[in-house]
Amino acid sequence: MYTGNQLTELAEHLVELREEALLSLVRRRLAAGDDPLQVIEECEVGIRLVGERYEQHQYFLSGLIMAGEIFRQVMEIVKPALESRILEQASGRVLLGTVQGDIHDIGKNLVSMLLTCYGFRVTDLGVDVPPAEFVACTTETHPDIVGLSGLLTTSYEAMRETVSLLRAEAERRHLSFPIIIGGGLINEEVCRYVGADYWAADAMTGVRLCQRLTGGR
Ligand code: B1M
Repeated sequence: MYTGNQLTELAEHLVELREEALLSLVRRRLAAGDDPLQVIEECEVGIRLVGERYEQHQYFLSGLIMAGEIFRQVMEIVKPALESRILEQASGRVLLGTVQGDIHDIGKNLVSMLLTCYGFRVTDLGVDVPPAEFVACTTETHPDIVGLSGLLTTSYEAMRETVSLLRAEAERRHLSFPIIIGGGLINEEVCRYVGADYWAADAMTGVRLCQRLTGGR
């Protein structure tokens, strides 16, 4: 449940699925020099409320689809502003993907975009990624960190299986990479259940965590 007192205009446009009004406000806010991260955060509040409306049967699946499409456009608009503000030197390699059975990718893409801005080399496997594909990719890319994204409660089993296969592979090949999980409903309990090392509630927490784990390289 959203517990904030008052919705910002951006969040309200998104929750009401007012595409044109939202996109033009995003452009105006950025042109006025507003922090792109703040703009994204406000939109995140809006899209989570769309999820609540869907859960309460006020929106159909089409509402979720439309909100996803609007958020994708917001990210396209915000990306250049983010890049121009915070492009940093290379710091580490992150292997990222949404686990098998789950096609949600907005949060993952946001994490990928921010990690790239902060200098990480990201290999993004996309969505609905089978555990074996994550494992195979560790051999090719030698990541410093693996990030698994998943938004459905049913994704926890896929996360658990992926973590378990990754651990077995790491042991077999004497590798070491921490595993971070993220996604709207993830918490400490889920983290323990799936056997991951860390969890991140939002993209910036994920970036800071990756910086800490790679020693700010
Ligand atoms: Co879906 N959906 N959806 N959906 N959807 C949720 C997740 C849901 C909570 C909505 C609800 O009912 N309240 C619900 C899940 C309920 C549950 O499992 N308990 C749900 C459902 C049920 C479904 C379907 C089953 C609906 C159906 O078909 N009947 C279906 C499932 C499809 C599938 O995956 N197999 C489905 C489909 C979709 C769309 C495709 C229509 C669309 C996604 C479009 C897309 O991603 N391209 C969609 C959307 C938009 C949502 C909601 C409304 C918004 C998700 C989102 O983009 N959030 C969502 C409601 C919600 O999340 N409360 C919902 C914004 C995004 C920026 O946040 O993804 O949390 P988030 O990412 C954050 C952090 O979590 C963190 O950083 C990100 C940025 O700050 N993070 C990481 C994420 N990954 C990380 C990895 C890291 C670190 C941090 O590694 C280093």
